[in-house]
Amino acid sequence: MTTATRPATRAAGRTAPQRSELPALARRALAQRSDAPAGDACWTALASAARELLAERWAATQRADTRRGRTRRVHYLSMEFLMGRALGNALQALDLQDAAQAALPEGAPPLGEVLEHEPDAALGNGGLGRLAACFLDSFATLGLPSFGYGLRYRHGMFAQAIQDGRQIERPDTWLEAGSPWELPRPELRYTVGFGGHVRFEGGQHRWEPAETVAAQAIDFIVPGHGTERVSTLRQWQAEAAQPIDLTAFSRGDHAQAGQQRLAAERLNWVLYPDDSTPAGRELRLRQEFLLVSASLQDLLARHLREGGDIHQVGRANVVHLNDTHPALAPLELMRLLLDEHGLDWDAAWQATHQATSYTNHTLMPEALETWPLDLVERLLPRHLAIAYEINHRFLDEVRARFPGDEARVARMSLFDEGQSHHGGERRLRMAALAVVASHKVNGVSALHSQLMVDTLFADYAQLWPERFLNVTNGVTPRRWLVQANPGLAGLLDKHIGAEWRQDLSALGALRAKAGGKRIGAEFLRVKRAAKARLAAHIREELGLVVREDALFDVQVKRIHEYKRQLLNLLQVIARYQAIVADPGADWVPRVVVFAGKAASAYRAAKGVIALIHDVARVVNTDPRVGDRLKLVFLPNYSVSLAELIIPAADLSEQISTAGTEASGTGNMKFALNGALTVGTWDGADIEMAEAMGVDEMFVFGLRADEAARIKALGYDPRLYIEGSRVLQQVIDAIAHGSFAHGDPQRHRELLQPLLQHDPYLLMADFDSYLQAQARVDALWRDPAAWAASALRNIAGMGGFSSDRTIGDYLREVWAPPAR
Ligand code: 26V
Repeated sequence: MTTATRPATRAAGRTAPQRSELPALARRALAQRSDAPAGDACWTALASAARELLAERWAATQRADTRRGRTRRVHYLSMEFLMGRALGNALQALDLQDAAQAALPEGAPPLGEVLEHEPDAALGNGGLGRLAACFLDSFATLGLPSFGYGLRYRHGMFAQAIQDGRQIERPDTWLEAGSPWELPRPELRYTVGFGGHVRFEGGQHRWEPAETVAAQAIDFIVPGHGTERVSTLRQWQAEAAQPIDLTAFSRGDHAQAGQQRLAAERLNWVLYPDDSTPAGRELRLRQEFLLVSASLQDLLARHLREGGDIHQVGRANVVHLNDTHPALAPLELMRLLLDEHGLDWDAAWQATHQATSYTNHTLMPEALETWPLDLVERLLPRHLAIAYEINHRFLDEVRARFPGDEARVARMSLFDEGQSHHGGERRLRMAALAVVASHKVNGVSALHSQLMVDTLFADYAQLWPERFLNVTNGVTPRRWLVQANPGLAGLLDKHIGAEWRQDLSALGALRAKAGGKRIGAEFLRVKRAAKARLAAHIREELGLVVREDALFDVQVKRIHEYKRQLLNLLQVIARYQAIVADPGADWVPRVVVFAGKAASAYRAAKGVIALIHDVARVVNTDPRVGDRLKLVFLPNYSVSLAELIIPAADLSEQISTAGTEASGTGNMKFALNGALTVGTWDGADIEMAEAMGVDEMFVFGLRADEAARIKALGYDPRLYIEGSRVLQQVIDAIAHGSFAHGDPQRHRELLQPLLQHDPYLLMADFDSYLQAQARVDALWRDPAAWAASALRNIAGMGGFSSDRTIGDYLREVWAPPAR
């Protein structure tokens, strides 16, 4: 019988890493240079040494997994993996940090600086992509037979520059100098088709694509920690099946001769940098199909190579959909099983359904993917026919269960008949497809999963209640605690022992010690050192000097209306006005830090960035304010910048309108690093508060049900403005151009919607937010009490490791199907 997927640590197991190897390798590389070793040369030497060691471990892992017996293999399909830098993580995994430091020759910069020479691998937008990267870390560390599957984008997330207070997007060029973490796999190459026709012959359908590209595998290695296992992110790169059309070339038609190559290169050209509105563009659909088709062909080839029975492919393998972006997978798997492997419909569907599971990451209606049928038909004619057949059978099931309810049938159909918002166009609904094809569908926090079955998927949940569940997100403590905050990690070792490094739930032991005088003082010292590092970065980056003993109040994440950076900014303005009105009062000094990227076409988000800069110019130069308040926007938020910012935060802002933030994962990273949270009752904040004790969090604002009710009853933001003198003054100041630098029209576009509709209820939550911030100030005045609460926050975070999350998936989503 197939057993539940479980760590296979024996063959490439937990043995001590070979500590002596890296210095020799690195020295050799460094010795080849005659000039003084600059940071980038040191980086290259260390990276190639680490690569060599990891490549050996990777090969051993592959061999071990081939002999994994009947354990299911997990295939995690995602259009995004936001990996960040790898060398620091690799040295930690190899336990070679000290050796690496020692290997650096005289005159070389310190290891910390050397590591900064690595460009981030930013093949993701935000939360969804970073979650996938944390999962890979857990796959490797838990020893799970698995593959991450993604695309090798030449240009990842754009780099953000700020010019005159406005965001400028610059192309990301992470691959320019190549990547030492990649292992090209020339023997792994599959043909992916687009367009063309379907022929029916001898009882078999056969798709004859008009165009084909070759999908080339390039493996990105992912080291495990406390184990020799190394996991694989298999990235696909499209290449021309025929690199040059020589006939066209000889007749002098060079454009035509290079046509195929350009078409293939376009597929890997760039990551879609929008995480809010579906990119209803042909190139995106082609990218999604490239990922899906190459990954499934690879899966099937491996299954058969290892002697698997094609009928058992769904028992032996998991195909997990990270949101709907890879939701063509069930259609492609059906096509391969029906047309290429000759299974009948029922057998193919059983295997597909057994293999497939799906995670939903957002309820925002504007982010739900649908594709126009004429586009799907043109690019993927066979897949559309399969979707029709799936739908036909599925709707029969719906009709049998709910006779006569044609309204319900229309709501549940895979096809949007298009009377609605898309100008009458008929469309394929990817979320519906993912739900129908999957045996399990999960949300990413308790509240989100509940709202998912109450709203977005209510009809499906009535039909199949057992299909839906929650798996709360988590983050890897290797990167987000051990690597980002070694000072805090050392403090934890000293006071509760090192067990938490293997099993994060051991952090619970900190709770009983949190009130201690010594540990509190040590914690504040560690925090202060991290703040000094961030302050230095702020000085270098912006030329702004901030007080290191101020309260560092931080909101870093994608800029979105629902995340309400604007609410935070309104509160900053209120504080500014209050300071100016009474500069002599005993103010808690604050440094308010923002960072985050706006999608390039998202006007409201860009307006927020502009307003932050406009307000900062006024506040930071007002002599009446001095160092009581500084407002900082750090450009180009990224994984590596997060590793600098998060350990330095005293206060974490998690202030989305309740019911909108599916989970959040930044919230977890902050709390794990001893920041207190000011937050709404939303996403995973709720579970965090319950784990650490609700009184340990500064909770404010409407709850999700209250927010829904207020909106249903007809919400009028002006009533709240009229009811709050402070809010009125803040709005007036913006409206009257106090931050407009001589251009009174400047903030109209941002303000008007707030006064008229305010869909994210900023006005309704403002007073409550201000009160929560007053409670923050009050606790800050008592450093010992603050430190004790911060330590209790950390103590409560044991459940938010991505190891726990992956354990949940293994038990509840990826367990083998019953006979
Ligand atoms: C949508 C699109 C639309 C087309 C262009 C590319 C693109 C990329 C991403 C998305 C969906 C983004 C959804 C997302 O990131 N959700 C976040 O997922 C996190 C991990 O579960 C969760 O913590 C956040 O609360 C949630 O916003």
